[in-house]
Amino acid sequence: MFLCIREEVCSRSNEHNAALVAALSKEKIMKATLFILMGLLTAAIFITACGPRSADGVSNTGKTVATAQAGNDLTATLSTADGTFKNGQQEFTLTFTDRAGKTVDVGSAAFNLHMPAMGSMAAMNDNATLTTTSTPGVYKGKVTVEMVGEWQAQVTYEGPAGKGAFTLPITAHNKEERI
Ligand SMILES: [Cu+2]
Repeated sequence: MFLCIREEVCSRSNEHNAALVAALSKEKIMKATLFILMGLLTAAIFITACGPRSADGVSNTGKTVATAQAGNDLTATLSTADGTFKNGQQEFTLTFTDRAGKTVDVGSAAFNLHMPAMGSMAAMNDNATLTTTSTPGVYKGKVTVEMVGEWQAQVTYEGPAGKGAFTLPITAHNKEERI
Protein backbone atom coordinates (compact mmCIF):
# COMPACT_ATOMS: atom_id res chain seq x y z
CA MET A 1 0.00 0.00 0.00
CA PHE A 2 2.67 2.49 1.02
CA LEU A 3 5.28 3.39 -1.43
CA CYS A 4 8.61 3.79 0.29
CA ILE A 5 10.61 6.58 -1.17
CA ARG A 6 13.04 6.75 1.69
CA GLU A 7 13.72 4.25 4.39
CA GLU A 8 12.99 6.84 7.07
CA VAL A 9 9.51 7.67 5.83
CA CYS A 10 8.67 4.06 5.36
CA SER A 11 9.60 3.05 8.89
CA ARG A 12 7.69 6.02 10.32
CA SER A 13 4.68 5.11 8.31
CA ASN A 14 4.86 1.57 9.60
CA GLU A 15 5.15 2.80 13.15
CA HIS A 16 2.11 4.93 12.61
CA ASN A 17 0.20 2.02 11.12
CA ALA A 18 1.11 -0.17 14.04
CA ALA A 19 -0.16 2.49 16.45
CA LEU A 20 -3.34 2.84 14.46
CA VAL A 21 -3.91 -0.90 14.49
CA ALA A 22 -3.26 -0.98 18.24
CA ALA A 23 -5.74 1.86 18.80
CA LEU A 24 -8.35 0.16 16.68
CA SER A 25 -8.01 -3.18 18.44
CA LYS A 26 -8.14 -1.42 21.81
CA GLU A 27 -11.45 0.10 20.81
CA LYS A 28 -12.66 -3.30 19.67
CA ILE A 29 -11.64 -4.90 22.96
CA MET A 30 -13.39 -2.10 24.87
CA LYS A 31 -16.54 -2.62 22.84
CA ALA A 32 -16.39 -6.40 23.30
CA THR A 33 -15.83 -6.01 27.05
CA LEU A 34 -18.78 -3.64 27.31
CA PHE A 35 -20.90 -6.06 25.34
CA ILE A 36 -19.94 -8.97 27.62
CA LEU A 37 -20.57 -6.86 30.74
CA MET A 38 -24.00 -5.87 29.45
CA GLY A 39 -24.73 -9.53 28.78
CA LEU A 40 -23.66 -10.56 32.27
CA LEU A 41 -25.74 -7.79 33.80
CA THR A 42 -28.80 -8.87 31.83
CA ALA A 43 -28.23 -12.49 32.90
CA ALA A 44 -27.88 -11.42 36.53
CA ILE A 45 -31.14 -9.46 36.41
CA PHE A 46 -32.88 -12.39 34.75
CA ILE A 47 -31.61 -14.87 37.37
CA THR A 48 -32.60 -12.54 40.22
CA ALA A 49 -36.07 -12.06 38.79
CA CYS A 50 -36.68 -15.75 38.26
CA GLY A 51 -34.90 -17.11 41.32
CA PRO A 52 -36.17 -17.77 44.84
CA ARG A 53 -37.63 -14.64 46.27
CA SER A 54 -40.28 -14.83 48.99
CA ALA A 55 -39.28 -14.64 52.63
CA ASP A 56 -41.06 -17.83 53.70
CA GLY A 57 -39.45 -19.69 50.83
CA VAL A 58 -42.72 -20.58 49.14
CA SER A 59 -41.43 -19.93 45.66
CA ASN A 60 -38.27 -21.77 46.59
CA THR A 61 -39.56 -25.31 46.92
CA GLY A 62 -36.11 -26.70 46.18
CA LYS A 63 -35.42 -29.94 44.38
CA THR A 64 -37.70 -32.93 44.20
CA VAL A 65 -36.99 -35.91 46.47
CA ALA A 66 -40.13 -37.96 45.78
CA THR A 67 -43.53 -37.70 44.16
CA ALA A 68 -46.69 -39.76 44.53
CA GLN A 69 -50.28 -39.85 43.43
CA ALA A 70 -52.18 -38.34 46.33
CA GLY A 71 -55.72 -39.25 45.29
CA ASN A 72 -58.44 -36.84 44.17
CA ASP A 73 -56.47 -36.30 40.94
CA LEU A 74 -53.67 -34.70 42.92
CA THR A 75 -49.92 -35.20 42.87
CA ALA A 76 -47.81 -34.71 45.98
CA THR A 77 -44.21 -33.62 45.65
CA LEU A 78 -41.72 -33.68 48.47
CA SER A 79 -38.71 -31.48 47.99
CA THR A 80 -35.74 -30.25 49.96
CA ALA A 81 -33.26 -27.46 49.36
CA ASP A 82 -30.65 -29.78 47.85
CA GLY A 83 -32.85 -32.62 46.64
CA THR A 84 -31.63 -35.07 49.27
CA PHE A 85 -33.23 -36.37 52.46
CA LYS A 86 -30.90 -36.88 55.40
CA ASN A 87 -31.06 -38.28 58.89
CA GLY A 88 -31.15 -35.84 61.77
CA GLN A 89 -33.06 -32.58 61.45
CA GLN A 90 -34.58 -32.37 58.00
CA GLU A 91 -36.71 -29.59 56.58
CA PHE A 92 -38.78 -30.14 53.49
CA THR A 93 -41.62 -28.82 51.37
CA LEU A 94 -44.72 -30.80 50.50
CA THR A 95 -46.66 -29.51 47.51
CA PHE A 96 -50.02 -30.66 46.21
CA THR A 97 -50.78 -29.97 42.57
CA ASP A 98 -53.56 -30.76 40.12
CA ARG A 99 -53.10 -32.22 36.63
CA ALA A 100 -52.23 -28.80 35.26
CA GLY A 101 -49.50 -28.40 37.85
CA LYS A 102 -51.39 -25.75 39.80
CA THR A 103 -51.11 -25.90 43.60
CA VAL A 104 -54.24 -27.11 45.38
CA ASP A 105 -55.24 -26.49 48.98
CA VAL A 106 -55.82 -29.81 50.74
CA GLY A 107 -56.72 -28.33 54.11
CA SER A 108 -55.16 -30.07 57.09
CA ALA A 109 -52.37 -32.54 56.39
CA ALA A 110 -50.29 -34.89 58.52
CA PHE A 111 -46.94 -36.47 57.75
CA ASN A 112 -45.36 -39.48 59.46
CA LEU A 113 -42.11 -41.17 58.54
CA HIS A 114 -42.57 -44.88 59.02
CA MET A 115 -40.02 -47.66 58.96
CA PRO A 116 -41.32 -51.20 59.39
CA ALA A 117 -39.81 -53.47 62.04
CA MET A 118 -36.52 -54.99 60.95
CA GLY A 119 -35.46 -58.12 62.85
CA SER A 120 -35.15 -57.20 66.49
CA MET A 121 -35.62 -53.50 65.74
CA ALA A 122 -39.12 -52.22 66.39
CA ALA A 123 -40.99 -50.19 63.81
CA MET A 124 -40.14 -46.53 63.82
CA ASN A 125 -42.39 -43.53 63.45
CA ASP A 126 -41.02 -40.02 63.13
CA ASN A 127 -43.76 -37.44 63.02
CA ALA A 128 -43.21 -34.26 61.10
CA THR A 129 -44.71 -30.92 61.91
CA LEU A 130 -46.42 -29.49 58.86
CA THR A 131 -47.22 -25.82 58.58
CA THR A 132 -49.15 -24.03 55.90
CA THR A 133 -47.50 -21.30 53.86
CA SER A 134 -48.83 -18.24 52.07
CA THR A 135 -49.43 -20.49 49.06
CA PRO A 136 -52.38 -22.85 49.62
CA GLY A 137 -51.30 -26.39 48.83
CA VAL A 138 -47.67 -25.79 49.79
CA TYR A 139 -46.66 -27.02 53.25
CA LYS A 140 -43.41 -26.64 55.09
CA GLY A 141 -42.29 -29.66 57.10
CA LYS A 142 -39.72 -30.37 59.77
CA VAL A 143 -38.85 -33.86 60.96
CA THR A 144 -36.17 -35.55 63.03
CA VAL A 145 -35.11 -38.55 61.00
CA GLU A 146 -33.84 -41.21 63.42
CA MET A 147 -31.79 -43.24 61.02
CA VAL A 148 -30.57 -43.64 57.48
CA GLY A 149 -32.38 -46.08 55.22
CA GLU A 150 -35.70 -46.65 53.51
CA TRP A 151 -38.72 -44.90 54.95
CA GLN A 152 -42.35 -44.62 53.97
CA ALA A 153 -43.74 -41.15 54.42
CA GLN A 154 -47.38 -41.68 55.37
CA VAL A 155 -49.39 -38.63 54.46
CA THR A 156 -53.04 -37.94 55.19
CA TYR A 157 -55.09 -34.88 54.39
CA GLU A 158 -58.63 -33.64 54.61
CA GLY A 159 -60.07 -30.42 53.26
CA PRO A 160 -61.56 -28.67 50.25
CA ALA A 161 -59.96 -31.10 47.78
CA GLY A 162 -61.33 -34.13 49.60
CA LYS A 163 -59.88 -36.72 51.88
CA GLY A 164 -56.82 -38.77 51.07
CA ALA A 165 -54.01 -40.98 52.31
CA PHE A 166 -50.89 -42.04 50.46
CA THR A 167 -47.28 -42.94 50.99
CA LEU A 168 -44.08 -41.50 49.57
CA PRO A 169 -41.00 -43.72 49.48
CA ILE A 170 -38.04 -41.83 50.90
CA THR A 171 -34.41 -42.80 51.34
CA ALA A 172 -32.67 -41.08 54.23
CA HIS A 173 -28.98 -40.63 53.65
CA ASN A 174 -26.16 -40.06 56.06
CA LYS A 175 -25.62 -36.37 56.84
CA GLU A 176 -21.93 -36.60 55.97
CA GLU A 177 -22.63 -38.44 52.73
CA ARG A 178 -22.00 -36.46 49.57
CA ILE A 179 -24.72 -37.20 47.04
CU1 LIG B 1 -35.00 -48.20 61.37
